[in-house]
Amino acid sequence: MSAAPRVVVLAGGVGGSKFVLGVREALRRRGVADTAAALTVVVNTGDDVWLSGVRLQPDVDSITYALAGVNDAERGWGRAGDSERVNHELQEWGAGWPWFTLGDLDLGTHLARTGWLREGLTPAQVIERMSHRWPLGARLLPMTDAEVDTVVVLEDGARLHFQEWWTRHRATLAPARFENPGIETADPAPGVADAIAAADVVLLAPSNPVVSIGPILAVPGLRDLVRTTTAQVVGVSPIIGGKVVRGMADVCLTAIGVETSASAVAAHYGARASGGVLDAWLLAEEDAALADEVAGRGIRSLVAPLWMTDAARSAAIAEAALGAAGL
Ligand code: FO1
Repeated sequence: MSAAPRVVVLAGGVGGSKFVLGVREALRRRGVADTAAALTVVVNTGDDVWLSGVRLQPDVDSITYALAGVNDAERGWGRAGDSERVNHELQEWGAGWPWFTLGDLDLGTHLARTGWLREGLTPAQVIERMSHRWPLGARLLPMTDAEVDTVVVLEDGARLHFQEWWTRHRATLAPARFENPGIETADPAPGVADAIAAADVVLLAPSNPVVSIGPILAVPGLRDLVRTTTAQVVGVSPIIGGKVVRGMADVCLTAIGVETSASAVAAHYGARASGGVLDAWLLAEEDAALADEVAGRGIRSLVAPLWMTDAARSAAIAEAALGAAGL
């Protein structure tokens, strides 16, 4: 068997989790025994929030829970079979956000994390410590150790934490822009630069290009790491048949002036040859007609079934992405 490919995935929440599961499965099918040594996931932390005194890292937790097989797959966030007793108490106290549910098991995660942060561990060290509970088969790194929670700025100038805009208002308030205060002075978390530099392939998961992949690439230095790695950089379209698969990414794309199309998102990431990050782009079969347009932008385009409806399909997508990198 040839050496395991070193894979780095840039990922956000739900789309990221499903894709990362697929990559782990594809590596297993290739006979890679130690997938944790082969697969590094650089996770968006722009969704993070302080709530009722605890630190939430929704994308880190979604990916951790999914890799551990303890996630609530139907709801898309939190733990399977969770209860809400503490959340009920918090509501009675008028604490937290009435529109935001903290499950009891999930709260255990936030309490553990917050305790370790208070003891002086960095977010990356906390994630490393948390990775020992379950055999995840992947190494998770936050994009940065800095707190750079995404703020949504509305057209009237009002500013909302991303989670309030997303879960309370379901992205119905038109955003003027997204900001990550403090990101200008943030650094990639320890391990991120080395992983990208040593990678055989860097994959952009089919996550929200604006509020998931966007903050990752906005960490100073990170975009350049992706641009200059010797690895092939392959993105997977989060748009299928001109529509977002799940969530409200179309609202986010509109806010930054990008059309909700697989070709426009590829153009938004850009070809490495012209200052962007992509070598290749996986398009859904439904968008096959856009292949020439993407290729015309200097990005190799490949067409594949992109619905991640089960682990086997996610693995096939991951395999296609590895294949696109010549691996
Ligand atoms: N999403 C919701 O729509 N409603 C919730 O009450 C909610 C609670 C929640 C608690 C912990 C957590 O890690 C995630 C949670 N999410 C909830 C999901 C989250 O707000 C977003 O879907 C992601 O941040 C977007 O990737």
